Amino acid sequence: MASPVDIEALDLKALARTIRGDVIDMSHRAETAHLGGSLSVVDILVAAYWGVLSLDPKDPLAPDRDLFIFSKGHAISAFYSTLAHRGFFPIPLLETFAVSGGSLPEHPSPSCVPGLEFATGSLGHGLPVGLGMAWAARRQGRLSRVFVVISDGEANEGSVWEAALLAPAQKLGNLAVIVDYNKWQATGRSHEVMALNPLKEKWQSFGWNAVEVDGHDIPALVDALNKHPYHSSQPLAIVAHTVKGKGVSFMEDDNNWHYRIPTADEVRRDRAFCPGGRKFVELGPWANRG
Ligand SMILES: Cc1ncc(C[n+]2csc(CCOP(=O)(O)OP(=O)(O)O)c2C)c(N)n1
Repeated sequence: MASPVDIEALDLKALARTIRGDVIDMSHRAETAHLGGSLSVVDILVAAYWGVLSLDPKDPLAPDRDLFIFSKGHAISAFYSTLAHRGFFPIPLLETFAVSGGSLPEHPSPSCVPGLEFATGSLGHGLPVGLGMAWAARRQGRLSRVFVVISDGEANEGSVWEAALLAPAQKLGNLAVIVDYNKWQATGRSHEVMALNPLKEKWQSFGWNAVEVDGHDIPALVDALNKHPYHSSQPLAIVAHTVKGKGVSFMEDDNNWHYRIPTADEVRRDRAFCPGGRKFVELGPWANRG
């Protein structure tokens, strides 16, 4: 099974900027929402896909591969872009995001593209399903580790906490959850909707190896994910502190961007913050959008 790539040789920050650019383009072109939560999760995805996961884009169904579930499926543009840049499918396919009849739906279906393990979008299912995959891997003697990214709003779901109780009981050290803790959900501040804090201590008290990390510090994320003993009996919970809308000054920590779609002018303004980076291309509406 292919190991993570040599991250020393790559400019992962530049890669994250490229993915954020894709996310903004995709939202603008396809007129889709959920921009803020897509931008907050990018560095987590880059850390996992370039620094941690053992997988081979040319053999996406290898039995011993690591499994990754992107449970906050509404933020899928970031995940599609990650898979494309990691080599699972051609990057130009991103231009067909949310096109009627296309292979990149606004919420992903299983196997819609290589590398996508599970349909997500209905929040609260990724962790229980990931737990089942980790349990099956242990029982079958496979080396696969399972990584699940959830959002903080997703932690409102009871199913998350059922899985949180079960994983340590079954000694699933091969399971990791990463919480994209951007402190917002659709309608307000997460801690005002549900008493999430102290979040790390909650996972700890359920029996997880819980750590807090700056969710935009890619080397710190790689380090936290790589130093966990996956052969052990304790699952890993990473509380990744992030900023909703990260990377675009006028979107950062502004929850209007949960639903707002960027205008052409706003896409241009984003480009202004990336000198020498992405170019703005005038985009027409999709010809075959349903
Ligand atoms: C079970 C379920 N209920 C409601 C929704 C609708 N919904 C989409 S995103 C969202 C919340 C977004 O907040 P959060 O989960 O924290 O995501 P982020 O801020 O990271 O975008 C909700 C309630 C859903 N997708 N699934």
